[in-house]
Amino acid sequence: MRFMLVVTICLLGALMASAQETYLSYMCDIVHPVEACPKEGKEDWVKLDDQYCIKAFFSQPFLNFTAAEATCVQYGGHLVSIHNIQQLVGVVCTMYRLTPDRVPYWIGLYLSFNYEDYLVYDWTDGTTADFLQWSYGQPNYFNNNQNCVEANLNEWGFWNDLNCNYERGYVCSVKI
Ligand SMILES: [Ca+2]
Repeated sequence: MRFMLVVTICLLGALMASAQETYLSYMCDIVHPVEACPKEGKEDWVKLDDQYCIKAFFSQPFLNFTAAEATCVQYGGHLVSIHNIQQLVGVVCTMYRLTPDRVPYWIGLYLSFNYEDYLVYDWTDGTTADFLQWSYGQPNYFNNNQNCVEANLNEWGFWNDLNCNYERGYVCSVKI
């Protein structure tokens, strides 16, 4: 009985994961197809919207949050900021095309102030945190030492606060 329960839960999980992959594949192919970045020197980046081009990085060396942001600054931008569902889908599709298996990436969100019961998140590009997509149970401020934010915890596109020293892939954005 217990074995059957485990098998059923595993099957359900696989089906849900498969359904999500199918949905994502559809979204990324049909709704958010690749559009090359029109900015000179950024032809291998993709257009996120009329304002930004982005590029996902997932290869050695993986970087901690500070180093990832510094790398994005070297490209003339910042870690990506996300302000609406369209941008979120664009960012997720860019990650998905690079790594069809779901893996974590740094995005530019970080905890800038931590007063008691008053937490302020900001984006490294200086924009306001006006859209949030936390994964269930996050942010959990584990050990009061999770001041940076990664994407793709448990599901594509859902966010987790994490210790900034973890090394991750990352997504940069530049203004067009
Ligand atoms: Ca967390």
